Amino acid sequence: MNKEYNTNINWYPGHMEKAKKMMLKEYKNIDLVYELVDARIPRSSKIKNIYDIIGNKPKILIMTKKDLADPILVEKWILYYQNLGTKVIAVDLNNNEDIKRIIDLTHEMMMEIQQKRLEKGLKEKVAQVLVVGIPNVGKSTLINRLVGKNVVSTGNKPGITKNLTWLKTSHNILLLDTPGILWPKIEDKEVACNLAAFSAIKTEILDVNEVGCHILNKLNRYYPSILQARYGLMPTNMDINYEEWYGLIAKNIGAMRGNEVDFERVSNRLINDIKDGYVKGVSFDNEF
Ligand SMILES: Nc1nc2c(ncn2[C@@H]2O[C@H](COP(=O)(O)OP(=O)(O)OP(=O)(O)O)[C@@H](O)[C@H]2O)c(=O)[nH]1
Ligand SMILES: [Mg+2]
Repeated sequence: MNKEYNTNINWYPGHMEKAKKMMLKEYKNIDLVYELVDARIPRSSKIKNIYDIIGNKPKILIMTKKDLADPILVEKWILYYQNLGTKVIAVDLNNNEDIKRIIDLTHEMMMEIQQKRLEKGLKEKVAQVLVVGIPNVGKSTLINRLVGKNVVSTGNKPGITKNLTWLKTSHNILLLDTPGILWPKIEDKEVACNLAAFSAIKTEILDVNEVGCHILNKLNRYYPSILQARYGLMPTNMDINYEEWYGLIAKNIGAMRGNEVDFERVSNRLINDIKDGYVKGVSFDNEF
């Protein structure tokens, strides 16, 4: 099994470049930006060079999927971003209270613009909000929740949204749904594996077994009780013997081909366990 990490993953689907260009065309219409990151990887899932797209527009950093993340680390990351002067909110998009918090914060952020308009004798305007983030972070889900019905497609895999669409809500907010975007070269192997572990990039881009080993390594280091409870593996302070661990998991889940371990099947199981919420309460951006 190849346990070496790829570095300098050079890839950039054409549609992401196209999406970026389309967003720039809308720039003049934008009052506010919702920049979405996954609460389980609040650093790795942040679009690099986001300022090329959003310039100096006011912004709310929305950490989604907080229900699946490690609550202690979520709090730490909120403080981290607040200390940088960023407006930040962590949410479970399935929670109505959290949706209300987003609406309230949006109106608070719009106050200055609205005040200036009133002073000029103009009436309040609809807040025009750009929703931007990496693939599968919850952009379209957030829009459906704010609109109050399913107006755009969602799905638990990257690349669902293909076009830019403006959607109306009843909260005096207009939202621009956009396709998930990444950056051309993912140089950091840790970031690439984090993105793949949380299904933000298709695993075909990396070796699926690298991603599987990465998950085991993170669980061993930061969530040993999950490693033990879910996979029956004994956490270790020594170097992990991945082949042995894969063998044990393979036997448990029936991923043996005769005497051979089906490494790929084990890796896919590890990724799907996260995707399906069997492994939760975890965050993989553990260092500040
Ligand atoms: N548990 C949980 N699941 C969420 C949350 N937000 C989004 N999801 C799920 O994450 C998956 C991806 O959501 P989408 O809204 O399609 O993501 P997207 O950012 O629009 O993705 P692309 O269009 O592919 O870029 C869906 O299965 C959602 O149900 C959340 O806060 N908690
Ligand atoms: Mg979408």
